[in-house]
Amino acid sequence: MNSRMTRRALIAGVGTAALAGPVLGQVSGMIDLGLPGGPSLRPLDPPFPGKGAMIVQRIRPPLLEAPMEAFRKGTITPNARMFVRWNWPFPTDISAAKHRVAIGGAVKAPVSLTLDEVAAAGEPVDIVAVNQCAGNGRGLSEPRVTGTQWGNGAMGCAKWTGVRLRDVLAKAGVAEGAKRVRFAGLDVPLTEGAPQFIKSIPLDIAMRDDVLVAWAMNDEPLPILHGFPLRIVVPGWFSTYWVKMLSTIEVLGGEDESHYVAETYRWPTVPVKPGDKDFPTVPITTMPPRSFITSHDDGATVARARPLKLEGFAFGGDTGLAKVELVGEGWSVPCELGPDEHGPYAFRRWSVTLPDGSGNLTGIGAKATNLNGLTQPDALVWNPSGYARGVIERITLRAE
Ligand SMILES: Nc1nc2c(c(=O)[nH]1)N[C@H]1C(S)=C(S)[C@@H](COP(=O)(O)O)O[C@H]1N2
Ligand SMILES: [Mo]
Repeated sequence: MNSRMTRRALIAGVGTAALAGPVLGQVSGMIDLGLPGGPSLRPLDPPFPGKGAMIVQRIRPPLLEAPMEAFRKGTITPNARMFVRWNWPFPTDISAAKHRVAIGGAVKAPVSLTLDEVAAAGEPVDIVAVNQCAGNGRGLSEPRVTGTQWGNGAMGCAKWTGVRLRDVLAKAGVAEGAKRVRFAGLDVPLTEGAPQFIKSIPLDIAMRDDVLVAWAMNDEPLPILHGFPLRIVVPGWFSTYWVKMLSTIEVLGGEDESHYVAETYRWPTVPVKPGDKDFPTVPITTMPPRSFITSHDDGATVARARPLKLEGFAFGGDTGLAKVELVGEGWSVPCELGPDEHGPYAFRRWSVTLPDGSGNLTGIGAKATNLNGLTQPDALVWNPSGYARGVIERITLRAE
């Protein structure tokens, strides 16, 4: 833990007793997520397998968030700091030798593939892409919305290795007139009658060059928490579609009426206010651009009499970044983008140096614009599930 995290209200020892148990033996402290609408403290740093200090939103099934400190340097999020999200409990004793991926539905010939057969379905592909929950930052919504009260740490950027989904689909042959491709994993609902977590994408997306059935994350086999042995990767799309522990691929001849596509993970197509009902919705799909200041925490003090260097990172969402600006109340200055290390779907660093004597910097934020011309809005686009947060994230710095 570094000093910055300590400044960000890391309160060692608070509330650990209530969490002591077989899973959470060694909680080292609490972290304040700064959530406006409610309890904001979360335990930090439990011994989840393969994980470093993570914010525990829920233990079973796990919801783990990365503290913003994990994003201070670089453009790749180590596996130990990648957030974790499961809707339902999942097996932890998976046999790679016995695992099969069944491909059926609107196909020419259903097949059941071993891991070796999946891996041999096409050439291996590497892609660096941001994995972000559609509800990332939801806990910062005002007024408050329901769902996991994430801060902004339900995201990370990793290198994914696998084969193209279209090459895997070719093993069964997609039938004429197919519309969507649906995925299921090995996790099963906790409560009887509850819907399984299955998700589908349109066929044209499934056929893309960069949509993968992946087995590695940052050059390691997928950790159990991230979907061993195989997961879907849809670069540029929210990771609700990146189904983990992939066991079934079903080609659909029509629309998907299943719960997690037809009823949830949808957002309004028109502006809505709290309390509005019966507005039209569509599934959330692509990510908007986002950017964060990582060199300074909100409320930090800076020296008045010398130039001030600010740093952070940004990503374009479903395309690359065009620019990042630092914005304040009525002013903006261009930031310098770091090298494009990993392509359009990855984190990219930026920096800017403000001149001497900038004084107090109230409500400053980094504002990203992507290559489609989509830019971060000044005000939150409120929606009842807090999906697709993209508002400029602001901090205040005091000059001394
Ligand atoms: N099998 C399965 N895959 C899943 C989920 C799930 O509950 N079960 N959750 C999805 C959601 S909502 C998110 S945000 C991402 C999280 O991926 P991660 O845990 O690897 O960060 O996994 C997706 N894939
Ligand atoms: Mo998610």
